[in-house]
Amino acid sequence: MYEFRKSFCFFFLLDSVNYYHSRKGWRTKKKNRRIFQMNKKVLGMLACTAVAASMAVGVSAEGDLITIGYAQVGHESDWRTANTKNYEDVFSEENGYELSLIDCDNDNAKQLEAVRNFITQGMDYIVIAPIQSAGWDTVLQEAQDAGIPVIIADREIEADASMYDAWVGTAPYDEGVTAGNWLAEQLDGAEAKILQIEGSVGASAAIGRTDGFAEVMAEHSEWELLDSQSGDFTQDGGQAVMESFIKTYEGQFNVVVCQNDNEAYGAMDAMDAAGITYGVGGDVILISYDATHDGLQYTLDGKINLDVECNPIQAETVKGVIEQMEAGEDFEATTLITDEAFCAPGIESEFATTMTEEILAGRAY
Ligand code: GYE
Repeated sequence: MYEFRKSFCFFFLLDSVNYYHSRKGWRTKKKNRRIFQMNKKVLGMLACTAVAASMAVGVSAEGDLITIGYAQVGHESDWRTANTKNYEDVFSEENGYELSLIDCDNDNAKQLEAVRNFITQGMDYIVIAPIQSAGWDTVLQEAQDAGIPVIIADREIEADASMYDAWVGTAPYDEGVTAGNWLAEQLDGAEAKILQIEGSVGASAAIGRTDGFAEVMAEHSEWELLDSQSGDFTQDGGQAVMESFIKTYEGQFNVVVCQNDNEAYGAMDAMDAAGITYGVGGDVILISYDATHDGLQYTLDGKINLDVECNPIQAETVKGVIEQMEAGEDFEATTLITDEAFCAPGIESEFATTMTEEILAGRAY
C-alpha cells in the first residue's frame, strides 16, 4: 500500500482530490474557461495569432485531433528515452492526438518557455514533466487564464494543487525508503560508509530519493554518509562524481548509491578504472534506481546489488485522464504509478524481487 509519508506534495495532492470532487464535471469548467477566452478576444487583449490559435482549439475539441503539448525534461537518461517513446507511441495521430513534445534539455528556463509557447499555440492540453520542483506558479496561472488544462507528469511540483488539473507520476520518497530498508536488511547491523550520487539538483526525483534514504539512514548510527553529490542523472555525471569520490575516499567506502541507472553505469566505469570491485562478492554494494532494461541486466549479472524500479511508462495513464476530461466525467486528480525493486541472484529480500531471466525478458525499456 502506497504512502506518501513525508513527501512534500502530500497536502497539495490531497487538496487536488478535494478540489475536483467538489466540482460537477470537467466540461463545465472547460467551457467557462473558453467563454473567458472569447471575452478576452473581444476586448482585443490577445494578439491576432493567439486569437486564431484559440479558435482552432475550439474546433479540434469537437472532433479533430486533440493537441497535446508535452514539456519533456530532456534526454539525460535511458528512463527519459523510454518515457519519450512511450508518449510518442500513445499520443499518435492514429489514436486521435497531435503531440508536440519539446525536449527541454534539462534547462528550467527552456521548459518555462516551452510551456508559454504551448499556451500561445492554444494547445488543448499541456503536460509538464517538471525539471525543477519549484517556480511554477506564474506560468501555471498563465495556462489557467488561457483555459488550458495542465497535467503534471513524472515528477512533483511545489505548487498548490488548484494551480493544475491532474498529476500522474511515481513516488521517489518511497523508492529511497525501499533502498534504505533493503540495505539495512542486507547489512544486518554491519557498518556502512556510504557515497551517494544524487540526481539533478532541484528535481523532485532526486529530492525524494535523498529524503527517503536519509529517513532510514537516521535509524542506523552504524551508517555514515561520507558524501553526496549531484551527477545530474547522466552517465557522464555519474562517472565524474565517482572519479572525484575515489580520489577523496578510496579505501574508505563500502556502499555506493546512484540515483539512476545511467549514473550507476558511469560509477561502474570509474570503479573499474580504479580496480574497485562492486556488486555481489565485491568490495562495494552498488544500489541504483530506475530498473531499466540495462540496469536489470547488470542486476541479473550481479554487478548492481539492488535496482529500485521507477516506471517511465506513464502516457497511457495520462491519456486515460485526458479521455475522462474530454468526456466530462470525474477524472483521477492524482494517479500513482507503482514500482517494485529487484536484487541480484543469490540475494533474498523482503523488500525486493530476486532477478531472473524471465523478468529481464519482460522488460521492454
Ligand atoms: O529516475 C531519471 C530521469 O524523473 C523519475 O528522471 C524521473 C527520473 C529518472 O532522468 O533517470
